[in-house]
Formats: sequence, structure tokens, C-alpha cells
Amino acid sequence: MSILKEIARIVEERSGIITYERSIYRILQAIKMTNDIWEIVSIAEEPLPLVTETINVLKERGFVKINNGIYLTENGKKLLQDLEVEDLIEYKCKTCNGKGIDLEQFKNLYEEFLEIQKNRPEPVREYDQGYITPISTVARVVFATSRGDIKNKDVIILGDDDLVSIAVALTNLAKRVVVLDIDKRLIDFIKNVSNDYNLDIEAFVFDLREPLPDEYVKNFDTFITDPPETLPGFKAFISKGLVTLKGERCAGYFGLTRVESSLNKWLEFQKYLIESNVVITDIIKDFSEYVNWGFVEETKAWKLIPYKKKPDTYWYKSYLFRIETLRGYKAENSRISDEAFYQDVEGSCT
Ligand code: SPD
Repeated sequence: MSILKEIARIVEERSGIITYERSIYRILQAIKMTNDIWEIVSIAEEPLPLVTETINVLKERGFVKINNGIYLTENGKKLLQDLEVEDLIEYKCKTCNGKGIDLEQFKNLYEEFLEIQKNRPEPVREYDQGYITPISTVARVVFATSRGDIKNKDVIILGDDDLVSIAVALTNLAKRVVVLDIDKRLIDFIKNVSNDYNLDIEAFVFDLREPLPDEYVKNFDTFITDPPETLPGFKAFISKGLVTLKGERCAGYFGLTRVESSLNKWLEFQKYLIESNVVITDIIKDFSEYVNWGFVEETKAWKLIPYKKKPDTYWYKSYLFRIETLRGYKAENSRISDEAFYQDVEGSCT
């Protein structure tokens, strides 16, 4: 059995996450490029518990040593040579940072948003919060605008610690902006900004586990959300989003990570979209970068990492997805059990 296969088998057995030889190869690539655990997870694009378990096995086999970082031993360096492990170089556009949009025309909007968000409420663990950088929020809105989903449209945001509602309203393009969030601190903040800047945002405290009241059903052209990454959590948020849409050829936006979801889980998410008769029109890698949240020491990730150091770069990123409803699409407006929001084996950042 090849060494990659052997390690993959052990990691899969211990972590409970499907592990491929390529998963181990990618982690070796990442270790070749950086010593920082958070960066390794980010570069490898495998769920954090799979990465940390792989590092445990590599350490047991004498391929790496841990000293406030992950370092290859002489044996480890030889392993990389034998496997001909290559660097993973991203030839990303330096102007748009890979987002694929030009923000030049929205410079003023960005500066205004940057100022407004300075006093925003900080993320709390209870609601699995963790917001994206201001530039990521503005880019999301500009991207949706470029796809024709904002101008003269009724837009709803389901869960909004990213303050997307404020950025949408600042464009002055949407017909209507509605935001629902369980966190009263956020809704109060958005309402105050809306009053101060005359933005006309309709903001309500609402627990998305509950069925949506009639006034939000079939009333919007576009929904934007950032779902929890368990399968029930994803279904819950996306089906609620679909319920809000007026009909066929309406759009939805959401982010998905590789830190908390393996490609096998992505496949489950995509199967759900197909079953719902919804099509993915766009996927953009690392579109959103998350500002490191204050409660990292309370998370499963903290317990799993092999040495304790807080992240000092934006390591947690999500891909941006755009979907469209097609004829005969299905959406469910039911009550969702709390199970939806529990972490699965791949999650670690709550
Ligand atoms: N609690 C850490 C940050 C969680 C942010 N969740 C993002 C999910 C993207 N689908």
C-alpha cells in the first residue's frame, strides 16, 4: 500500500471523514509552503479535523515535529522528495484578488460602508457568527448587482452579521431591502444605521428555524444568506431562501467553505439543490474572507490544533455561490429542529 493510501486510511478511521490520497497530498503541499497551522488548513482546503488528524499521524511517523509551528523532519523532507510534492501556486489577479469584479466605481460606497461598520456588534458563539471583511461584503453586493439581482429588485437577507443589507441599501439601487436575523443587537444596529443614513431598510428579529410568515413568502427577487454548514442547516437556510422568492429565474447567494465542509459534503449540498430544481450559475473560490472571531479558544478547532496560537491572517474563507430557480422548483417552509445547527464531524469553528 502506498504511504499516502495508508495515512488516508488511518485518518479516515480516526476522524470519521472520507479521506483521499489527494487529501493527504494537499496537506503535505501546504506543510511544504508554511509552518502555520491555520494557513495549512486554508491552503490544503480540507476540513480542519481531517488536517489536524493527518498532522497527528505525520508526527507519529516522524515526518513532522511541532514547535509552535509544523516543521518537516529530515524524514519528512525525504518523503516530500520521494512523492515529488509540488508547491500550490495561485495565479490570482492582484487587482481583484480573484473575485473577478472591478470595485473602482464603488469606491465611495466601500469607504462609507467601512466607516459605518466600525461600531458593529462583535460575533457571538451562540449564533455561530463570524463576519466577512468589509471588502468581501461590498464585493458580494457588487457581484449581485453585476448579475442583475439588485437594481429595481426586492432583496431579502436571511441572517446578516455581514451587514449585507446596509451595503445593498447604500447602492440605492434596490427597490426594497428586508433583513431577518435572530440577533437583536444586529437588528438594532442595522435599524439605527438605516435611520441615520435614510436607507429605508426593513429589519426584523426573526428565528430562521421558524416557518416564515406570509409577508415574506413569494415576495422577493433575490435572497442572500450564509448558511451553517451541516446538511440540515444548509437545507434549512436555502429552503427558507427559496420560499421567499417570487418564482422561477429568481436568484440566491450563499457562501460555502472548505474548512468546515469536505467535497463529499459539497456533493450532498449540490444534490439538494438539484432535487429542488435549482441550478448553480456561479462559484467563485475564496470570494469572502472572514475576520477572525474572538471566541476561537472556545472552539473545537482550538482543541484540535497541535500547538495553541491564535490565527493572525484571514485563513477562513468561503466560495461564493449564485443559484437560480428553474420551472417546477421546490421550497419548504417548515419548522426546523435544533439539530440543524449542531456541528457535524467536519465542522470545528463554532
Ligand atoms: N463561527 C465561525 C464563523 C462561522 C461563519 N460561518 C460561515 C458559514 C459559511 N457558509
